[in-house]
Amino acid sequence: MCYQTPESRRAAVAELLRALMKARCVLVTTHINADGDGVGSQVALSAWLRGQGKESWIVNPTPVPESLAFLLPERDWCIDAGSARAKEGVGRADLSVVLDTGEVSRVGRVMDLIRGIPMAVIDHHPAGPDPIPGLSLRDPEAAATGELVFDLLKKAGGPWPPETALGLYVAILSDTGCFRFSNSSPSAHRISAELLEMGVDPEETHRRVYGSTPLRRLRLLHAALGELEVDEEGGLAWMTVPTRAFVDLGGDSDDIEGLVDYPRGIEGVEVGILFRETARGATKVSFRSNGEVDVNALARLFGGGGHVKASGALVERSLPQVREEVIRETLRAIRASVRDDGS
Ligand SMILES: [Mn+2]
Repeated sequence: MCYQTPESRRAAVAELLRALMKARCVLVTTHINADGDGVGSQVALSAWLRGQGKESWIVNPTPVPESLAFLLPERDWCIDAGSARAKEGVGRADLSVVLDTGEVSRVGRVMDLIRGIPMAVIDHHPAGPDPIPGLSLRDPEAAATGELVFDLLKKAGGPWPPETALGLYVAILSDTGCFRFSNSSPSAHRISAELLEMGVDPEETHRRVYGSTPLRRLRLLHAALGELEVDEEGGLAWMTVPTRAFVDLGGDSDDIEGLVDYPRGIEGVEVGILFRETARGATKVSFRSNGEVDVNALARLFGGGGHVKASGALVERSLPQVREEVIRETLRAIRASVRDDGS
């Protein structure tokens, strides 16, 4: 069976495609601390627009992570949001597309730049409290934002530049945890199969994204594992990134990616949490659920959000204080979910 865009998305796909075809200069952005889905989707879309003879630039609130920079054919496709080039680009743009988030707060300082331009959102997160206005192609059923961009460009027809196929493959690869998570749907696999047929090399791509771990990341993991704590009875495990080690090693937010999978992966654990103190004394919390507990709802309690099984929050209070409250609320949520099961 071939992949087909779900019926429920088709009207939004057609409407967004019309807007893209009319536009002459399109700015493409994604959320703070872009991941493989955000960057992959935006490079894919931007390359396709350029292939159509249009102007398109990537303007993000935070830099593209080093591990994903290979997706950009040229570094200068990406414009720093604070630069004079960004203002110029905004001056010419007649459409901006926000990928992999639909929330005003998640695009940070880019929101001020694009506020005057018609906007469109392509995203697979559940709707949050402060939605970005404008056109929207949204479906939480999609494995990745890359799946929705695939729907859009499939409707537009080929040929696709190689950067488009590669970007969409990395988008799906990242958000499915290399085809391990529950969103590794038949659709995600079918789309990936089509992308492989277009020439994406799976081994090379995986190596470029995941196969070049900086040594400092292992040292940071070593330090963080020393802070691992487990409440076996409660089904909860958490880890705190030691601030001293993070600073001394010159860690960045990329180095934190995936650390939360260690507490989450422990036998008997329902929810894993990672805590990190930011440079200005706020606390970043990442939640991962093994399925019984809705961690999107938990993150919302602390002003954050995300998916049912993966979410996060940035709390403007000190780490010990936030940690205590988060642990208390999470234990309560785990108990409530066990009760709902009648077990
Ligand atoms: Mn995503």
